[in-house]
Amino acid sequence: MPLSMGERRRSWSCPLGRRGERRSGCFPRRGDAAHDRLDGVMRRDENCGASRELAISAIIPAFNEEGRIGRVVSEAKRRVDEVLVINDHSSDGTALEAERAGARVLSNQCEKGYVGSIRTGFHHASGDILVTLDADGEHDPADISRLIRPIVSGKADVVLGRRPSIPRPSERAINWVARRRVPHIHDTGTGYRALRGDVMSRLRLIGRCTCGTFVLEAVARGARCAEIPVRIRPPATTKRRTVQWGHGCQLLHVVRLALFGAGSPWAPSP
Ligand SMILES: Nc1nc2c(ncn2[C@@H]2O[C@H](COP(=O)(O)OP(=O)(O)OP(=O)(O)O)[C@@H](O)[C@H]2O)c(=O)[nH]1
Ligand SMILES: [Mg+2]
Repeated sequence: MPLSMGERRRSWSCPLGRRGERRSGCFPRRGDAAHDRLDGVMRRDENCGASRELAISAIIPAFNEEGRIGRVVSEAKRRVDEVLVINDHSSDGTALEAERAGARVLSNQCEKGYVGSIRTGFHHASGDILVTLDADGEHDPADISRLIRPIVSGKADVVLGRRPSIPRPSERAINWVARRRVPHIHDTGTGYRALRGDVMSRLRLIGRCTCGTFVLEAVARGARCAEIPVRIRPPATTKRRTVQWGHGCQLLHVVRLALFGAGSPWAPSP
């Protein structure tokens, strides 16, 4: 009987007892999809020097993504241990489509917006590594194992998926300011990221959205941030690009975080 998420989680300190059980027959052969997942998630446990499997959770905030979310969920499911869709009062069939594709769907009782939904996802996810990606199909789940590799190899705590280009002028302005503080990160507004579960618990997710503030807060709280290039796919069905009016206010949050860091009394609050 494969170990449940909770059991894997509880084995964080010393999995030796369980590894034997797990090894028999549950490690896929090289070449099949699950192998890609496995390839990046074995890690030497400092406590007992044994390699053990890390659990990965995908968190997908969704608002009216019927016709797009099913494909994202089924592709993600092949690469992670748990897929959480945070549905925010979608008026279409987003929740049902995600459930049918195998996701655990959490429907917010009240509208929480993107940041609030990410927070809900962080709260309910049980993975050692958390991956956030969008529901509209722009982020390719095939990039997940590359995204988590720097974390598994202990080189980073947070990895951002760098898009080939930043679509909105407002996002580019925010990015320019944020990069004064984190010049090694080229795309501070991407929604495709991986982070260690224990880093997530230290983040308050300051700001109206996560553009700029996510990485600035993570760095301010001591996380080592890295980035890898990712592909951006056209959404499966056409989608109207919205003006992010909140970016004006977001810019203020980014300026204050860039100037004062997350700990100072001048720092913006969530
Ligand atoms: N739960 C929740 N998800 C949201 C909300 N607004 C957007 N999303 C989801 O957040 C992700 C990013 O939103 P998008 O509208 O794609 O934002 P974007 O990628 O910057 O914009 P586009 O370039 O137009 O795709 C998608 O998966 C949306 O479904 C919201 O209010 N609540
Ligand atoms: Mg999008």
